[in-house]
Amino acid sequence: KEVNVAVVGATGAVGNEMVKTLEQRAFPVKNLYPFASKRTAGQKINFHGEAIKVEELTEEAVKSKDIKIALFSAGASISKQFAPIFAHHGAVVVDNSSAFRQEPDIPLVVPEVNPHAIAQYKNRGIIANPNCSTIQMVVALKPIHDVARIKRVIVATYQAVSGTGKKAIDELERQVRELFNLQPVTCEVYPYQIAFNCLPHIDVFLENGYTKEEMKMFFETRKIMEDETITVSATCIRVPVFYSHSEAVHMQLEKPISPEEVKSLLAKAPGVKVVDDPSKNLYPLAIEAAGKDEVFVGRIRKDLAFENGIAMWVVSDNIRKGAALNAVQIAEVLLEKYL
Ligand code: 11C
Repeated sequence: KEVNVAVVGATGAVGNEMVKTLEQRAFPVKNLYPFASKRTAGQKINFHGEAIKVEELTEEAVKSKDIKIALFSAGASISKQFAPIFAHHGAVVVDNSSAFRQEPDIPLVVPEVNPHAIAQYKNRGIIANPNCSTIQMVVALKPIHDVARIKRVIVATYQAVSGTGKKAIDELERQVRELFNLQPVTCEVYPYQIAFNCLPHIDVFLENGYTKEEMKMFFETRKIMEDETITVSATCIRVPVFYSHSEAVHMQLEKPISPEEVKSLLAKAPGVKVVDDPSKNLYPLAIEAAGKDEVFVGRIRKDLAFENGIAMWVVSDNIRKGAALNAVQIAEVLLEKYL
């Protein structure tokens, strides 16, 4: 069954990838309706060899189109304003922003982890897509949690600039050029130079000293894994990498489990690829994960600081599995099972 699909924020880094992913996975799209702000409306995007004009997002434009699925990646304020409008006109919204993730009646879904939660789309016609750094972590944690129960997680992230969007991709490239040309470095997106630097600052700082990005990893992990007893302490770092977030994940489990068992569990897990052979210098790398669908896991070992501890290194393309692909996978389940 073919359905009309809208992509809101179609000219952004994630929106663009959503369109590409719909095409690559042969999602049954009857008509594609790309929307964006006034600033970029009028641009054309390619879909299955056709150049489609991006429309300005207005309620009027949404009303008439019989849209069944709307993939949103245009920021939280646009989502808050327009997701209910799309839902009112009969669409199910898969929203990539942080607008609805913590609302109890809105499901927060990673299809490899909690696909059953998609059924709750009926509550408000909205499904939330988690934050990229959370998605890749829970895909790797869930198979371990099912066998040995995770009690706590300590994670340090190394996040690519594409998580901030196109402007930040341009900023890293521009700063590298400026430095190599011995010119002064200009900072427009980040408060400090990102080229050849690491910034311990993603999203805004909160009263407890963590950033909002770090607290997303705490709350979203609990909601997706459906276990309010797991604690997560995250330190999120922006690094001068274009695509793919990397994460050093350390966990304490209720039951003992060997690194070999973890390896064999993850080797069978959906959406995971184990790359772990230190004798051959094989471990996941951001530049190799870029453009791929899987969550790559390596450096699996016993954590020496915890009783029943496991440590590992988790890498995935933040724009694909971390955003666009996860949203399209949700839409696939939605269409196949519920619409
Ligand atoms: C980053 N994780 O890498 C962010 C991007 O809550 O959806 C996604 C922010 C979010 O900057």
